[in-house]
Amino acid sequence: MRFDSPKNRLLICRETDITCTGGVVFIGDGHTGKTHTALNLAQYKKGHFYDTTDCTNLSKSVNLEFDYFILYSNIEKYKVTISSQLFILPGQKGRSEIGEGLAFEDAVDMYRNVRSINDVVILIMTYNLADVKSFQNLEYWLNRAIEHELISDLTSIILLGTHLDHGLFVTTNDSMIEEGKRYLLKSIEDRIGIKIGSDRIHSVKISNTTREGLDNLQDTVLNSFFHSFELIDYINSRDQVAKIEQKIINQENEDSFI
Ligand SMILES: Nc1nc2c(ncn2[C@@H]2O[C@H](COP(=O)(O)OP(=O)(O)O)[C@@H](O)[C@H]2O)c(=O)[nH]1
Ligand SMILES: [Mg+2]
Repeated sequence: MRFDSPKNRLLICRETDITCTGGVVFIGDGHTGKTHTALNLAQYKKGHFYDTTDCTNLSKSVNLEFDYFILYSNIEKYKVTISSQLFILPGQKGRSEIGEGLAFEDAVDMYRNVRSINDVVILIMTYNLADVKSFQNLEYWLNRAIEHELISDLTSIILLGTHLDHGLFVTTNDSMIEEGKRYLLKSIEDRIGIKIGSDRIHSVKISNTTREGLDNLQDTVLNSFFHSFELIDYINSRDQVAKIEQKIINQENEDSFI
């Protein structure tokens, strides 16, 4: 494992406590539920969900929004804390007129200046399951993500379909999603030479109103961090080093008795 890699800069391990952090970026058309999903994830830290029914008129995002959330897990004897920094980019394409806040290109410039973390651990490409156009537009958002270097060797991708509660109006079907995934993987490899394995691309469907799928989204975020940081390998190599060190100490003790 390289010790100057982003993984090592974003991970701190003290005895059996592992803490890692990283950027989670939401990208996609306006009105697809990016802000509400991020609020739901962020509220999760306080043990309940954001109630979208109370706030259906949340104004259009005209800024770079950010929040954070923390997840805990255990791997063997290790306690793992994942602290993710959420960034939500506006879905309004291009640049905005003076006095109209920030559109995507303005906010992504700002992101470059304010981000404390260079590496996007998870890119959440958001669409509305009941609006096929917003799914097709992910091609546009993929191009922007590539152009603005939001995808690196570390990045996992989540294709996030919202509005699952729209039942019969859910028109984006599973074969379209699978096809979309293949297209994303191929485009990323062809254009920037980054090979994203099938364990680093996921499709999740949620409803921000009924909360269906939010547990799955949380698990997927957690697993994506595990994969991006290769935590199992990291723990195994730490345990191996500890065993070798112990062996050396034992050997030294035996030698000193002779
Ligand atoms: N029915 C339903 N409405 C949603 C869902 N997610 C978001 N909304 C609504 O869709 C609108 C746009 O959501 P918002 O989070 O602001 O989208 P953004 O522009 O992508 O950030 C709001 O009125 C939300 O209440 C969902 O899963 N189901
Ligand atoms: Mg928004």
